[in-house]
Amino acid sequence: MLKAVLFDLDGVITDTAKFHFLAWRELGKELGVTVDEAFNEELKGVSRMDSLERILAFGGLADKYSLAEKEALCTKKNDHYLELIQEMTPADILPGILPLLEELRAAGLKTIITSASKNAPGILELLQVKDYFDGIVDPASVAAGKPAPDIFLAGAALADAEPAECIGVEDAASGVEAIKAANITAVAIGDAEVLAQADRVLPDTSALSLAVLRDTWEK
Ligand code: B16
Ligand code: MG
Repeated sequence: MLKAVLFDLDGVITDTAKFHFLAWRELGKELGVTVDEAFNEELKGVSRMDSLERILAFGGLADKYSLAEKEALCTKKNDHYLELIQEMTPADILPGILPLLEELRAAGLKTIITSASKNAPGILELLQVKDYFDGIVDPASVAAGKPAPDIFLAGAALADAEPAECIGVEDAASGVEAIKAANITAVAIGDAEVLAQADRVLPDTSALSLAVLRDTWEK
């Protein structure tokens, strides 16, 4: 039986992906590294420090900074990101998400946030959707970030469900890889080529419904 839906946040519940992109692009400029939209795809779903490491490696700067300096760069990026997201309101919830959350609640399915973002609780508050979720996995509590399966396995455990009783919803290739590595059914939102590993790819969140999730899970 399908018991739980494990939701990525950025790019699924709301489009914070564009704010992450703007903040990394700005930091990249200061470091002399060009972060364009194509490269940004590789940062989606990836933790803050791992994203910085990828940017530095891309710019040939992998060994240039100490850990303390890298932490300061991450803080700088996050401060800018927090400034950008402050204006978010419930109007920024992506299409189809609220009706889906209502459907899931009515059907008695568990809903868990499995986001790599340490800002997830604050963003759910801004969007006023926190009460729709039964739990939020703390990304700092898992050993390895996406594409490792840890956060989705922790999400299933938090829902008191087996991986086979869950479905995961993601917008990032690293996230889909993590869901599949956890032996969980994956529904992806976005480009079918980038997200080819998913069990089903939908062009955007408005196509999400309990019926689509069940249909994908049953196949
Ligand atoms: P933070 P998700 C991920 O969230 C973002 O996709 C990724 O771009 C970001 O670097 C990561 O969260 C960490 O976010 O800096 O807010 O802790 O897609 O897993 O919901
Ligand atoms: Mg995402």
